[in-house]
Amino acid sequence: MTTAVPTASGSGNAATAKFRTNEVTADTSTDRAAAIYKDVLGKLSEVIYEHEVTYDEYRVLKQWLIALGEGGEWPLWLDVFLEHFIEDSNSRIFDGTKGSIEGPYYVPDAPNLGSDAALPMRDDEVGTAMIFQGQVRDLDGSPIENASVEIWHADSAGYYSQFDDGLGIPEWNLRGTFSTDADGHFKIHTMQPAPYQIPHDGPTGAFIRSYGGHPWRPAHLHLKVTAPGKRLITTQLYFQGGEHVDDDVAGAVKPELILDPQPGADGVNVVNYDFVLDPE
Ligand code: MBD
Ligand code: FE
Repeated sequence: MTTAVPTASGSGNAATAKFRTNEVTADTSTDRAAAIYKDVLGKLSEVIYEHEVTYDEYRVLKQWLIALGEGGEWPLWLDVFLEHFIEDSNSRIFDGTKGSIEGPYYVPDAPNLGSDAALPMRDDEVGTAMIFQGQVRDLDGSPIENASVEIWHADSAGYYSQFDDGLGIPEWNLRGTFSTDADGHFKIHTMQPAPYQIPHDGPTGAFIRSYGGHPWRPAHLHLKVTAPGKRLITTQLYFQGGEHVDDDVAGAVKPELILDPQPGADGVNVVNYDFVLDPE
């Protein structure tokens, strides 16, 4: 195993490059754009007057924004500091399992592993083995066969495969797509993740230090769960009593999204979590 930690520029530039492979659009009307623009600038100007933001501070901001872009850290900074508000404001009307932010390190099309399998991992993968299992249901409580459960998470050092600064972590390490069985069940064998520091050796880290903050997120699993005719949910699951569950730098913990694994046979932790999908 490596003792290196992810660098902001390595993982940031990889996240920026991945993001740019998709052309994204939104059907925002000119009227809506005008309303949002006016409110954003209006609220920013209030902050400027309220705090009498100085010219030195303005120039530091400009310098920092340039460095943030050059380091490829826009996906990192945006997903840590803004995505939670976007996710939360868009999901308030739904009744199924709560969502949470996607973050910068999702990769589509992870290999399909069936309903009961181990995630790809190295022979010397560090951590406590964990079985994460559950059922996918609709709002009426009917099990959904062939629902798709995509999962991805960091290794014990905080690396996500494909965002590893060229360390050579296998392409799909700790990533996989599961399909529920006839009773809607899935069973994922992996390693319980550890608390995670976002890469903080670049401008995002400087930002955090500037206000006396910390770069930690609680240990988490990332998931996307869906089925034909159902709303895709992107979410994260956390661990009861874990460090930083109450002070996630990304503000993305919700009380409904906390797991409490119990020690099972052979030193393997076991935890159950069921997903409920809204209709599309
Ligand atoms: C992560 O692993 C993550 O989940 C978020 C939201 C931001 C940075 C790294
Ligand atoms: Fe993450």
